[in-house]
Parts: sequence; structure tokens; C-alpha cells
Amino acid sequence: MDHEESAKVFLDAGIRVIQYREKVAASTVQIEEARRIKMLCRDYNAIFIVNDRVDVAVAASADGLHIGQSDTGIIEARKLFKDGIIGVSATNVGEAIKAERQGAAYLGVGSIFPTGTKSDAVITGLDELKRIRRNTTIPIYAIGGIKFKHLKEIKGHGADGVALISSILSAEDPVAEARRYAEEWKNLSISK
Ligand code: TZP
Ligand code: MG
Repeated sequence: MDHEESAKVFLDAGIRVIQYREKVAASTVQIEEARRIKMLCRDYNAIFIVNDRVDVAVAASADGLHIGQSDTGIIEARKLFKDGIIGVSATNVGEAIKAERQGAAYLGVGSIFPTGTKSDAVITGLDELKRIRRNTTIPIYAIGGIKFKHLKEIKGHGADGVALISSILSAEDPVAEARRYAEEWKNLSISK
């Protein structure tokens, strides 16, 4: 499945935020792909976010840019990506507090569990997720190694949502699987 097909799986399942994450393709390819997925997201009324690359986000008129700790910093990124959402990855509470102070709109927190998707993933764990929740106010999206059975405890530790790749795309029916996750997340009632 290519990126556009993967995006369509999630969109067809009703997911309303899509992140384009491509580490190796040439910039020209990334820009073309990002533009196509942006148009697709527009058709579905979904938010389109580009990972890492402020230049690709600008070229594709993305709604958002997601930056990690070693990408262009939020202050520099904002000079180029003037109006959109900027989200930041945090693996610990210090990074999370700094990102919020610098104006991040949301946090991607993880990797919560070990994952085969990101080779250099640092494990954050659930206790740190809770510490981050207690020390920040912006929305938190938990990411990394998350499976269906983890949704309850992740919501219980304060996440506002989850970001998923492999657990959905490896399913036999990925659209149904994404729907199952979204439904479960919505139905979980958590007393914080
Ligand atoms: N950042 C931390 S873990 C991760 C990223 C991008 C990958 C998550 O993928 P998966 O397949 O849902 O574990
Ligand atoms: Mg990154």
C-alpha cells in the first residue's frame, strides 16, 4: 500500500487527522505525494499534517506540521510555516513542557511501547505519559506500538487520542480495524 492508499484507509474509516510520514523519498516525490494526500483530505474534510519537513508542509499547503526533537525547531518552523498547526514529539516531561511553552498546538507522546515502525524510537512508557498530562494542558496524542488492548490504559493515563500505523495497516480489513479502534476510543469512559 502506498501513502495515498494508506491515507484513504484511515479516511474511509472516519479518521479526521492524517499525517504524511516519509523519511527517504526525494523531496520532489514528497511534495507531489503530500499535495495529492492534502487534496484527498480536503475531500473528506480531514486535517492534513506533514511530518518533519517544513518545506514539504509549505509546498503542499498542509494544515499542520509535526516536528520531532531533532527537526527544525518550532520557532524557526513558525517563520516558514506561518498559519498552520504545529505539533511536537515529546518523549519526556521536560520536552513536553518546553514544546508547550514554545507554542506547540499539541504533543505527540511516545513511543509508548516498543515498535518496529520507528527504528530509533525512545520508549516513553505509561508513567511518563501521565506525568506529561499532569504538567501540560495542550492535547496529547499517544504513539508507538499501540494495539487495541492498550486503548483503555492509554486513555486512563491522560491521552486525548492515539496515532497508529502498524496495528491498523497490518489488519486483514484495515478500514474495519480503524473503525473498531475509533469506536472503542469514543466509548471508553475514563474518570481522570
Ligand atoms: N514516533 C514514535 S513511535 C512511532 C513514531 C512515528 C511509530 C508508530 O508506529 P506504530 O506502527 O503505530 O507503532
Ligand atoms: Mg520527526
